[in-house]
Amino acid sequence: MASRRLYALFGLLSTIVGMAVGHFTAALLNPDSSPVLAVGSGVIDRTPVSMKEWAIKTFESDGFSVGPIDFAARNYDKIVLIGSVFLGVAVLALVAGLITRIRFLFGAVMLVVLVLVAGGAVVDRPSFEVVDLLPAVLTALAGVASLWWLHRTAHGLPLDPRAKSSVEVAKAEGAAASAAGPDDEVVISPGGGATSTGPRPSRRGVLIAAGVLTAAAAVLGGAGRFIGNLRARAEDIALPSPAAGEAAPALPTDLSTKYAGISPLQVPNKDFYRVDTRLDTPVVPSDGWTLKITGDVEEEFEITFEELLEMPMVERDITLTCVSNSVGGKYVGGARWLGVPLQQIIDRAKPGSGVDQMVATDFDGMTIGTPYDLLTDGREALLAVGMNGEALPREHGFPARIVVPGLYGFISATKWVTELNFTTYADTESYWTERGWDDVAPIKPSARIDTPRSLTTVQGGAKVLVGGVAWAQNDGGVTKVQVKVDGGEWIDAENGEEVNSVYWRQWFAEVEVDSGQHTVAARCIDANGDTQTDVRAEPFPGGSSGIHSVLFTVA
Ligand SMILES: Nc1nc2c(c(=O)[nH]1)N[C@H]1C(S)=C(S)[C@@H](COP(=O)(O)O)O[C@H]1N2
Ligand SMILES: [Mo]
Repeated sequence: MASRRLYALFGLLSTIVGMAVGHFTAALLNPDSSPVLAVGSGVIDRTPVSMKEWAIKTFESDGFSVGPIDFAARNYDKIVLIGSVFLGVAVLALVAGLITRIRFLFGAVMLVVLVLVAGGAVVDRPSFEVVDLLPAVLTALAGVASLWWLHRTAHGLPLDPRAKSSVEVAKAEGAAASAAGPDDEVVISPGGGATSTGPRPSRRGVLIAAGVLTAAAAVLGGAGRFIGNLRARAEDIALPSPAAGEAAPALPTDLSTKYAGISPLQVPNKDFYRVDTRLDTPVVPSDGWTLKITGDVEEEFEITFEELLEMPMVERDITLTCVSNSVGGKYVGGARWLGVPLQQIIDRAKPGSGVDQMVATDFDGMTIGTPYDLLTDGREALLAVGMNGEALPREHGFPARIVVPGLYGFISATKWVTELNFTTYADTESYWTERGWDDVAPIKPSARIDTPRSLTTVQGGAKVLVGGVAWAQNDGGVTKVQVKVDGGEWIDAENGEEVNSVYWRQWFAEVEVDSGQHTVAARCIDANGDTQTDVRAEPFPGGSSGIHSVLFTVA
């Protein structure tokens, strides 16, 4: 029994060594070529929309603790995904190890097949180059070599197959004639010695081999991480100042400083929601970065990061919103963006009259299509380089990204952008629209209740503070927010001062309620005088709608 377990562990250990070698090489060459990440990304790209929605909803967390460890409020769907990939690989690796007990070759072939699948996922990445296969090749080599080493030592065989094994030698001498078990069994019991004279040296050998391999995997894994972190360090970019008259005005009073629980008027970069298809934090150096303007345009051109920084910049407060945001969800946030008005670039390119879509491509070939008429209807789209006074964080698109007021991020807010192609919907599809999401998706007006939090108990007494944010980027902004407690009337809440029509607006109301359970709902009214719809819609395919309501208890 112990022996079988041992072989399974050989498979696992060899696979871990292989993955560490692959991940380390990828860290040196191109983090994207890591077989593990490639498998994860392949899974993301192939996951049906309904399952993605489910995962986003299910693994969205307000933060939780496991024993002494606190987990921040964020979405854990990708961690769960990577964990599942690891778990699946671990199971297959254990099986491969077990199989080597019958025949080494079969188990080794299984490991190689496993790596081939990962290699396939690497080839499938849009930015694939042949060198990207190197990590996968090394993963296979290191995995099989480790397995071979463990296998040989467990058999008491020398690494050179032409030499005689210690078992054979022992047998030839007749010393092992009475040894227990078949000669391919090495019985290692915890604390006990080996049960036969023949395999005795191989027990030590196995422990040494396993120790060396574990240490190698740990060192390579650690080194890979270290290199990854080094590469991911923020670049020290001196941001230009906005052109004269183009600085954003000072923000009004932030209600969250007075009414705890309401979202801050401007979300700090480190807390800003992040939604993308990536498992890693892309490292796109500004040195060598260019933006290509292509397609049906009078002039195709390319701008470097230096040239971009020299263009006249504007500073704008804009609230980004994700189409995957469910009613009351977290995928929305306000920030101050510094960038070049996209219109300047469009004016220089002079797209042809047939153009109805701008397809932006990121450094890895991921595409996002924006309706050309909405892009140019007067809303101020930016090619942004700064976020809240800093260079764009890598998570949010360094060196440059698109920000378009009023359009959900999946049809507008391309991060790590490297190309803008002026084309038509008839000619070109983009990542999400290939998956059935809408081509045209303006952000729907919505009010969100930040406090009280759902299913919490609040202190009663005087009054209960209800508050949050609301947005109506396509409808002139939010003029009013109303709240309704239990079955009562809609009553007006107090607004924070408006920043601008494409920015969210804070609001609060102090309501009188008895102790016990209550529901509070909120809705907004936009500048056209329209009241937010109560018709429920799921995020797919064009954004959620409906009224956010929260159940809470008053002590
Ligand atoms: N390159 C790239 N850009 C992207 C995405 C992506 O997956 N890849 N996701 C988009 C989506 S769906 C949204 S909502 C916004 C989110 O921007 P943020 O992560 O800075 O909040 O980025 C958009 N830009
Ligand atoms: Mo999104």
